[in-house]
Amino acid sequence: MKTIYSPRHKGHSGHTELAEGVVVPGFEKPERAEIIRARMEETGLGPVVAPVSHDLARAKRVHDAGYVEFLGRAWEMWRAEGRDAPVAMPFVFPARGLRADVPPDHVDGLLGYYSFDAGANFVAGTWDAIQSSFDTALTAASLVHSGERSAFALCRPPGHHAGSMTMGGYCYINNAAVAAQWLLDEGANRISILDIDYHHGNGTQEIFYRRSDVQLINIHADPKEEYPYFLGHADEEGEGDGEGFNHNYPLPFGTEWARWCEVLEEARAKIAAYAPDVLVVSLGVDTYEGDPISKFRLQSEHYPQIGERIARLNLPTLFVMEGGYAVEAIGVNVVGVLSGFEGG
Ligand code: 6XA
Ligand code: ZN
Repeated sequence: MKTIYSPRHKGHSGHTELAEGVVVPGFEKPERAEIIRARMEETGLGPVVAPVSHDLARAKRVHDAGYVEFLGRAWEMWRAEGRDAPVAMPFVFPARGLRADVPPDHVDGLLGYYSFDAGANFVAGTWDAIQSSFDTALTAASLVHSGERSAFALCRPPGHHAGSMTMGGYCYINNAAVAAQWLLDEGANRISILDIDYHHGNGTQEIFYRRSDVQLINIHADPKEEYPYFLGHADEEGEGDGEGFNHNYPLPFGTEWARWCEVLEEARAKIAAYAPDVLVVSLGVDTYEGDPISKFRLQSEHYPQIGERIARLNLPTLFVMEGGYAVEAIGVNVVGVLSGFEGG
């Protein structure tokens, strides 16, 4: 299996985030991707190759054009205010009772207008990293499209929280959604997205909620007690044409392998019944027991079993990297899934 990777992700570094009332260094940091790449090379599972550049028009197939353009301008606008602060972050949002139909002109207003939380921040290299992550996803998608059984898009920053016009949760462009749409535009009829990150992929759900050509299955911590809190409940089944094509499996804190795996089996049955042309896996390993921001209890030995079970679906499969913050184990866990898939 080829891994698509670009060193350009490294420019997105040095940013901070708000956690438990304190500004702390971002958990979503460059080491994550570097450790995964090193592990991939070490295990010899397949070559690591550079992405090919793609037209941002492909991102605008699932995102608002003004939103994508703002992502490209945010840092310059921040600097144009004469600020020295090394991190641009939003602090005001068009929540209930406020107008979300008039984009402000000022960068502080725009950052909030295009965000659902304060978790997607900009430093000097962020936009370049976002573009390289987008290119990575589409390069991997084209490998699967041209007949490879699988590919791994080592995306950073991740994407599954990014909605059609909102960033948040470390995500800007929704790499998995962009890849799914690209595959449809290139001739696929149906795509399944299986999101196994610990957090609900609210952005992906919002993007495809009214569509039947993308089936979305999310296995995640219950939003009643975990981020992103405002989407991911079991009764969200899709709307209009999308009715019945969205499946959420919220699970409690402390969920262990036995229960998680039962749910994976339900998800596999749903995917098999839908019979997609391609399976896109939003691959997060923050389900790991040692993850610093998550509360499930999967162990390293379980990740190869996940890959093996996914492989049994016998579908062309595109893995897209999402979350996972236990850097000491992230390489073993991610490559565990991929090698389980290869062996399965
Ligand atoms: C905010 C938590 C952001 C979660 C990011 C993530 N404190 N998403 O891993 O999958
Ligand atoms: Zn996550």
